[in-house]
Amino acid sequence: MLLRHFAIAPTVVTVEGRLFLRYFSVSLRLEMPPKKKEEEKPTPLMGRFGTSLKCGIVGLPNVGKSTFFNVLTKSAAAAENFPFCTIVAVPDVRWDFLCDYHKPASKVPAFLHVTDIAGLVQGAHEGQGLGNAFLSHIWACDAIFHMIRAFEGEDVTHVEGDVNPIRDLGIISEELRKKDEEYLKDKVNSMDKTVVRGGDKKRLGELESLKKIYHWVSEEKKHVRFGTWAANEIEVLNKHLLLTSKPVIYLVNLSEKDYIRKKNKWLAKIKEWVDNNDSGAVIIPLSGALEYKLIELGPEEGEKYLKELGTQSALAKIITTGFKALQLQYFFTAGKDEVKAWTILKGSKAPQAAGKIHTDFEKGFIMAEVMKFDDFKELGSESAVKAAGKYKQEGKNYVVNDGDIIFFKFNAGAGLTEKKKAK
Ligand SMILES: Nc1nc2c(ncn2[C@@H]2O[C@H](COP(=O)(O)OP(=O)(O)OP(=O)(O)O)[C@@H](O)[C@H]2O)c(=O)[nH]1
Ligand SMILES: [Mg+2]
Repeated sequence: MLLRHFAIAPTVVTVEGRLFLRYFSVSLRLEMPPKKKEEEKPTPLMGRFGTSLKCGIVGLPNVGKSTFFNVLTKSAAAAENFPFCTIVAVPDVRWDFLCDYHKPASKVPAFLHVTDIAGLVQGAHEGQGLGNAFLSHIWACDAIFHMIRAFEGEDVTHVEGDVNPIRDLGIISEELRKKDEEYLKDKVNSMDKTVVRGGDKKRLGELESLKKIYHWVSEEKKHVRFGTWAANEIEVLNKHLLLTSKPVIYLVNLSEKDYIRKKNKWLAKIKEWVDNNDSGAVIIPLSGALEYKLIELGPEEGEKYLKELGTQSALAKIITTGFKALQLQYFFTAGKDEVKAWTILKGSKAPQAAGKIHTDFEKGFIMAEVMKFDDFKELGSESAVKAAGKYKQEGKNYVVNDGDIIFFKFNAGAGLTEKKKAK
C-alpha cells in the first residue's frame, strides 16, 4: 500500500559553515585517485551529529550576552525557555508562505537552541574566574555566537578597563585555543602511554592524528577549524569536539545610536580582524539596548518605533545565521493539517529525511516526490507544478535540499500502525 506524505522543499541556502566546504574539498582530493568501485562514503562533517544542536553566546563579562539572551527568551520567536537555554523559531518567509497558503491546523517551524554562557575572562583556561566550568559549557555547544562590546557606557564597567573589541576578540580567541592546547596535551600524553608504551598498536593511527592536531593548535597556534583535515582526522576530531572546531558568528553589540546610523569606529577594525583571523566568518552588528527596548514596546509599538528610526531588528538574521552555522537545514511537509519544517543535517538523503518523520518512513522508503519551493510559489499550486513537469520523483540516493517540499511514498508493510500513518 502506498501512503503519501506531504513534505515540502524550497531552494538553495548558502553554506556558511566553512567547515563543511572545506571538508568537501578534502573529500574530493581523497577521491581523486581511481579506486575500486565501492559504496561511496559520505563526506565526514566536523562536529556532533544530531539535529538539536546548540549555539552558545560567548564573550567577556558585561558585553551584553545575557541582555541579548533575555531578548531571545521574550521575543515572539521563543518557543520554550529553560534556565540558560532557550529554543527559538527560525524565521523563514518560505514557511510563512506555506502557512498562508494552506492555513493549516498546526504550524511547526524549525528551531534553534541558544545557551547563555557566563563571561570568560583572561586566564579562564587556567581556571580564572569560573573559567573551566564556563569552558565546559562552551564545549556542550556546537556553534558560538561571539558577542563583542563596541558600545561605550560609563555605567557599565568593562572587565579590561576600557572598550576595545579588538583586544577582546584576541582574548577570547586565545582562551579557547589555549584550552584546546591543554586538553590535547593531556590526551596525547595519556594515549602515548597506552598506545606506544602499552603496545595498543591498533590506535597508532589515531594517536598520529591527535599529535598532528596538537601541533596545529600548540605550535601553529591556530584554531582547529582553520586546518585541512583528512577523513580519518575528522573522525578523531569528532571524538573530542574541540572548542576551536566550532564555527563562530561575531555579534557586535553597538549603542542604539550607532546601530541606527550604521557607524562605529570599531566596525572596520573588527572586519579586518575577522578577515585575518577567521576569514569568511559572519559578523552581525546589533544593539542589545535597542532589541531590549523593542521587546518592552511589544510587536506593534516596536514595529512603529523601528519605522520611525528607519532601522530593523537584527534578531532574525542572528537566528538564521546561527542555524546555518550548525550545518543544519530543513525540508517542509505541508497540507491542511500541518505545515512543518523538519530539521536534518546538510547532505541527508531522502530516506534519512523521511526517517525524521517516522522511522517506518525510512524503513519502507519507496520514493520522495519533490517540489522546489520557488516553483511552488511561482506556479501557485501542486497541480501547476506537476503540469510544468517540475514535480520530481526521487529515489533513495536523492540528497535533500534546504526548503524542498516533499511527498514521501513508502511501503506501509513495515509494521506501520494506523496511528503512525502520515496524514
Ligand atoms: N548601554 C548598553 N548597555 C548594555 C547593552 N547590553 C547590555 N548592557 C548593560 O551591560 C550590563 C551587562 O549586561 P549583561 O547582558 O548582563 O552582560 P553579560 O555579557 O551577560 O555579562 P556576564 O554574564 O557577566 O558575562 C547590564 O547592566 C546591561 O544593562 C547595550 O547594548 N547597551
Ligand atoms: Mg550574562
